[in-house]
Amino acid sequence: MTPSDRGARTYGPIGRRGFLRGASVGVAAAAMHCGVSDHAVADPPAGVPSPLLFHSPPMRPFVDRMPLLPVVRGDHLNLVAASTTHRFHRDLGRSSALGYGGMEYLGPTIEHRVDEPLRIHFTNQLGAHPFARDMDTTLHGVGESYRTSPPCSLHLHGGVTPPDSDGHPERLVFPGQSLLHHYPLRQYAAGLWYHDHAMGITRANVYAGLAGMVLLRDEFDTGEPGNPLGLPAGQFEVPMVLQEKVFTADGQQSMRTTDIVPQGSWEGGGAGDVGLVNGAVWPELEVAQGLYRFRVLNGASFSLWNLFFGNRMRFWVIGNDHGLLDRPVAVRELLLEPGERVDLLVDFSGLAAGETVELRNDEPPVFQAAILGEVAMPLFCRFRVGSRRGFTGPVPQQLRGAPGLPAAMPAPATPAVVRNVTVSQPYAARMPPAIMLLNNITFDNPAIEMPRQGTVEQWNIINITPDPHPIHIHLVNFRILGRTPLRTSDYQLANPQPPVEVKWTPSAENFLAGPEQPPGAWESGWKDIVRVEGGTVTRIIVRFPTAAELGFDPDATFPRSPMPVSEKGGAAAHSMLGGNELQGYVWHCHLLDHEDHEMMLRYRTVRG
Ligand SMILES: [Cu+2]
Repeated sequence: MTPSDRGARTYGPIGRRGFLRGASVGVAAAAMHCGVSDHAVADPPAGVPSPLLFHSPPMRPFVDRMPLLPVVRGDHLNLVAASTTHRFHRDLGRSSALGYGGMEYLGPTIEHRVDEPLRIHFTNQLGAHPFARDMDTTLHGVGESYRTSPPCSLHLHGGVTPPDSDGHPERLVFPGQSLLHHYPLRQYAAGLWYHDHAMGITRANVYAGLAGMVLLRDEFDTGEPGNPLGLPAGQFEVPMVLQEKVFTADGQQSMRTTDIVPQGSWEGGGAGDVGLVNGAVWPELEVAQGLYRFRVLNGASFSLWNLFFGNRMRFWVIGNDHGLLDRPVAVRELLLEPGERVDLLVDFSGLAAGETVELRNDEPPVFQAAILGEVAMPLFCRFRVGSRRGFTGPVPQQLRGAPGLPAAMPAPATPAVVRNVTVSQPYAARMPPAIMLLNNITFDNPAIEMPRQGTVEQWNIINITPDPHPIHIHLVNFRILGRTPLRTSDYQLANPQPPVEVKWTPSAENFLAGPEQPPGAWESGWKDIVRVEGGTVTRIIVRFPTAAELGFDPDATFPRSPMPVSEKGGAAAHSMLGGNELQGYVWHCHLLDHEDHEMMLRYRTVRG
């Protein structure tokens, strides 16, 4: 095993940075942002903090312990979303927040066996929203009443879930309402997560705290000591929700990062200037001298991170969004987009007692944020090596494809259908600011994708924006074939983008500036979300399962409102707008600000 590089990031003559110089700068400046803290860590970013950005107050790193998320088990769980307060750092006061399952912030880790049905009775008990004043009522579906009576929609990200339980963004659960979700979990053992998905306010709900981890187990990945895979378990397996924040001077978490965009208007990005793990700013975790399994989620709204350890030690990726790789892949850094998970092995056995090592990020901000003065948010947490011995087993040689292990990963299937989809940001469409689009259409447009059940498809995801977007498809999992640089200007000149709502998915075949870069070995497993780099075509192979395989009808209709319409005006008003029947799933960008502003479409998977 040799350390791989960070995957497909270098695109020869039209590298990402080079392309950015051609981007439309003026309007984009209003759309993105982020912060930099000049006092954050031992090696603060050089220069003066940007006057265009808000900055978190000073906080000492590593003074708080890393919270370990509680685990809940059972076939029938109650999950309540509630308004809370939470102290993110000992130097800060308590902040308004949202939490699941009695927690102040985030939710408990749900652990469950695959193929055993799970029911979650979800209840919305939210009061006035912590970000009431930040909601943008010009966005799709957002009612004035949401400020004081915010709806939720519980989505199990990565779940192979019936449509009426999937957390459709328009299947809204208002305060005082409940919905029973059915999860058959006929799928692979993997690290999933759950989070809110309510139309137009997903970024506000998730940033406020509505997210949690899910660990799906099977007979191999039991989560118990002595498991057949030889993986660390128990206290040596640690779920870690990585996030970013900006805090106000009085310690309130804030969705706002720049004065350039007025409060209450969509900013376009929710990046932060401090890093969090499991709800704590720059915490420290004491580790034993041994091997650890870290279940890492990028639970941020906006930022792509290049994760590495401060001592540049190597670590191993053993699994992607939907389960284990064939064998561990050694890396020294990796890129993680919002919504993506990686299953990691990290070896502290060679470090002396008292040594520390930081988990860091050096991914530069996107261009639109950089011009406001943003720099990379550099730090998440620190590990302090204790004197006790931990898990002493070796890094396994193999995780699949040998006796006593799960079957090897198959090669990506051969597609029967090739589908082009586009990712764009037509600046002129809505001023200000920009709108984010898939296929040049918005959520209500009926020109949706309708793949047939049982069909293997290749999706060519054509990203003409200069920035990466994490594209997520509900219900399914897929494999990455590769990323090919696109001659974006030529493509657009030959295929002028029509007005919004005219579906626009021209082939990129004649505009490729190859060669295609295959996925890094560490991201070659089962995925449900893919990093789609700016100015590239990303090919994925996705099979849409049949109703028989799923055990439910993925094309069933279901009511928009889970309960009889309540007196809460929001639900009544909303359900009258667009009819009462919903159908199918969604696919979208997992930058939550983008998903909230039309970079999300419905799709149906229809009977073959
Ligand atoms: Cu996006």
